[in-house]
Amino acid sequence: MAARVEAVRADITQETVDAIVNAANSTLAGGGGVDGAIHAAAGPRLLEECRRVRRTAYPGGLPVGYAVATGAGNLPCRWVIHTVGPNWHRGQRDEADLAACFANSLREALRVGARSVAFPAVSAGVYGWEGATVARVAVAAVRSAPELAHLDLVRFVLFSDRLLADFQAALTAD
Ligand code: AR6
Repeated sequence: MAARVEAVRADITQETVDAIVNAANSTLAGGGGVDGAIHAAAGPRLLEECRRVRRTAYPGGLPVGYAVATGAGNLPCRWVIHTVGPNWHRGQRDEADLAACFANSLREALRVGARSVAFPAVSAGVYGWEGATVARVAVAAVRSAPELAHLDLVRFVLFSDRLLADFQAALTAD
């Protein structure tokens, strides 16, 4: 049976799902927003793992739309999947890049053995995409992902009532 797909208003760092997704930047060196919150809650082991990923798999940085898993340090989940959303302010306005963040994160989740995954609204903060667009693209990408059949739960974890409403609307559309 395909995974349940839902949206809640919560702090993603408190999620007890198998894997949470981080809206990172290509350096994987931490930052503000949800990235800063995840690193703060996970502790220094997460940054060490990110540095190792940079040294080994992605010396040039994680490209936009890619996703890579690490351990989760002190977080209650088992893995953090780092993805890099497109930055609207830099002219990165192709919805396919945003969709790839969600699709590739689910692929990475399945690869490490996760069965439940929580996503933030990737690119809807510092990177400047409209919440409603992110919601529409994210829901479509998740629903069409072949991995969905092998997962139990995909949860969108939103930080505001406005974004929660955007995701609930996208989940109930068509
Ligand atoms: N739980 C859930 N959602 C959160 C949390 C949280 N604890 N904290 C913030 N959000 P952003 P982006 C929401 O800016 O737009 C960073 O500096 C937030 O309200 O975190 O992809 C990175 O290092 C917003 O709705 O990510 C990059 O440089 C959503 O998460 C850059 O920002 C995403 O906002 C990435 O920008």
